[in-house]
Amino acid sequence: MVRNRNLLPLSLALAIFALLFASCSAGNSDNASTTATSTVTPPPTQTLKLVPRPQKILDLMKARGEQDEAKPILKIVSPAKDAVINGSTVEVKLNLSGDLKGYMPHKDPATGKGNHIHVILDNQPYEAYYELGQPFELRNVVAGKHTLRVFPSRPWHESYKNDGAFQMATFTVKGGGDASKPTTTNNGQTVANNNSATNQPAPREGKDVSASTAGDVDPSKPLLTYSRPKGEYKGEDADPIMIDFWLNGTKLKGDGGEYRVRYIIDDDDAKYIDKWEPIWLSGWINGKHTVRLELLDKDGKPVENGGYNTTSREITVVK
Ligand SMILES: [Cu+2]
Repeated sequence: MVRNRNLLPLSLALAIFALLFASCSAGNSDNASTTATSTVTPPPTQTLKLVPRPQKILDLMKARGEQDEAKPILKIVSPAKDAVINGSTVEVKLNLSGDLKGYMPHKDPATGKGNHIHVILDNQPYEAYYELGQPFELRNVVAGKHTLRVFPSRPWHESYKNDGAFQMATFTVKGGGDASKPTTTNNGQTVANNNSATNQPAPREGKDVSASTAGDVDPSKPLLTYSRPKGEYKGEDADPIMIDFWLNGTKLKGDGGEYRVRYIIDDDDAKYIDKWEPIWLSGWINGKHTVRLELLDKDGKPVENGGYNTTSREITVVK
């Protein structure tokens, strides 16, 4: 009896304490209940780390000689500025000049790699264009106004960033393609040209594009063009992965300007790029990831320009 009497206040105090603690922790965190009941192993978390330019790319640069110091000038010959195109196939013709130092787009049949042009319709992912001798066909382009952006790229998809390398044009398609037609990924190797019944010499490079229309882009305003990453990354290509973009009409903080590029991977905290150059991130885990790039002004606010200055892309990592 005596012992019980002594223990009673203690157990009461413990009970009250437990009650208080439970209500506190429940109020503290939204996922307190899931934490308490979950017994499964949490999914692996991804911690990305900024790493220097990979050695394998440094080796490629060395092997290319002077090419990396080239100052390619790219001009859109077709579609002509503000052209009106009848039908759903748009032929893109480009003229490459400038101080090329041996730079020439071409796909090496052995490796499937080589210098190429990034061709961007509206704000879709870029398409790679290798052989400038014949036009690149954008197929199934829907009716309406469109924007085309092009710039030269290296075999590892890093863009040339000199003046004149980037070109943009707007054009309008009348008639146009079927918006409900699914995008195909056969990158022009086997698709027949349905515009012509006569004999075509060889299948052209091209792409059945997704339905999209131009943003209301003002070429005189700052413009961020998302380039990489894109698509699927396998094996050693998945570590590290490069982020690369084109920038018009502004300078970043680290280059003497006031703007910043913000990037957000999946649900991670925002990070910033303050110099206009590619970055490489290491530590990707298998699966789908979203990469979001945004141009911010000096007050940290997104810069509006036709909706193109904020772009989110999904990529897939398969190690
Ligand atoms: Cu590329």
